[in-house]
Amino acid sequence: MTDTIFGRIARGEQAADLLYEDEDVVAFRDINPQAPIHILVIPRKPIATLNALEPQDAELIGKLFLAAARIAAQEGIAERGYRTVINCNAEAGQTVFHLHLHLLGGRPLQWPPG
Ligand code: DGP
Repeated sequence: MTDTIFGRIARGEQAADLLYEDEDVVAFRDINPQAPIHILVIPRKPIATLNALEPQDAELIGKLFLAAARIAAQEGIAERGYRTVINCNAEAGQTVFHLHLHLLGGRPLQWPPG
């Protein structure tokens, strides 16, 4: 896949408001927040979309959700509630083609989403 802004953030080549990082996962605040808390959790591995996931990525995807849950607790929204979203391709509104999990919270969220 081609390089993206998230690949550059994961490699430390592009600034971001980082909240968490380990050998597999990086989390940072979304530049265009849709809720008081809007954080992106990404794998360091450049996977373009959910469609490109392979069986060997199963543990990595689990790590994204584990990181999201830990960050939600750190941000104080674990008990109130929050939402995790992965947009896949055009009709879901994916704009950055490096897999990312949105963590949204800090206000009541509507359902179904638009
Ligand atoms: P999606 O629509 O699911 O592909 O979400 C992409 C999100 O990425 C969108 O909410 C805005 C955010 N974003 C785009 N460019 C940057 C950036 O350079 N830095 C940060 N922190 N967020 C970005």
